[in-house]
Amino acid sequence: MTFAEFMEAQTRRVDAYLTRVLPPRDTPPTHLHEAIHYTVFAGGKRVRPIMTLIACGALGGDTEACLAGAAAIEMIHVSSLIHDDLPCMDDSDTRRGQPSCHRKFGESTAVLAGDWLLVYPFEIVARAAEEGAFTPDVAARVCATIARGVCTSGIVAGQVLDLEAESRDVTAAELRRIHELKTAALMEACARVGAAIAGAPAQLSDTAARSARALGLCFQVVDDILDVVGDAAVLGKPTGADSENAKSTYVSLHGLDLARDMAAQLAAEARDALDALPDSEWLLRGRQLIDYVVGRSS
Ligand code: GRG
Repeated sequence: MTFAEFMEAQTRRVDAYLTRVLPPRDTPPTHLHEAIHYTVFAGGKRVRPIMTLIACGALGGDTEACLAGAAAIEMIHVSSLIHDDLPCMDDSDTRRGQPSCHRKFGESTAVLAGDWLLVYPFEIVARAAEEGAFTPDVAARVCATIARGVCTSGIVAGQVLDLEAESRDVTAAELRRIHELKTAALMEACARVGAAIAGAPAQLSDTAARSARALGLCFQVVDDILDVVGDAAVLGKPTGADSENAKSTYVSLHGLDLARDMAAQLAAEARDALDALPDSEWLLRGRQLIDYVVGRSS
């Protein structure tokens, strides 16, 4: 199976699970559930849930039991995208090549769909434990790990720093910190959730988390590069937005060539961390995911 076929197959598994656990789109209030379905199934790459499954599989776990953790993280990610696009944040009209949630459903429904997608994941994880996918102890660890990827050491804190940074120049260290919080923290959570469901010891969870953190930063550097050299049609969003908004990025701070070197260096760090894990088919997929992230065009 090629890596593209692997990604398609895992996306189908994640999407089937999401379809099973989300209330149908015609559930009242329909406007809310239509907005949720619209954004969850808008064609995201599913990098985070697949990373969660890979971490679980590479650490010897049952990836079927891990689907709840993977789907939970994707819902949190989608929630952050909905809120990120709002007029009070990035004010984006499009996302994944389609009207953003608030442009399609109105601002208040978008806020509430984002709220819903931020909380429902915890019910999904608790319910999976009740159904025997993993123990209540593991469910508690998964919930705490996801919350950590969102709150003071995660996405929300990163977004606050990012918004504050809009009105001034930032240092390279500040920019790295913003991206560690905004992007890498949730990727670290993917690795730790996968490890928790696999029942892996702390040392192996830390190793997988180190790789995921480096990959998260690499993902963000590539995002900054694509905003300059990417194809808007492939990306599903306009390019050049960062420079138009005079936003500090890896490219504006370091230049395109150095940003490319940094992405390659971070990908190498992510790969090196994986050397400490036992060889397996899932670990190979992990290595291929790193190659995909650093080489991606969308
Ligand atoms: C509600 C959790 C929550 C947070 C509120 C708005 C906000 C605070 C944070 C924004 C965080 C954010 C949008 C970070 C950027 C992460 C990022 C690189 C997104 C793009 O990810 P892809 O390319 O998206 O994986 P797809 O579309 O493929 O799913």
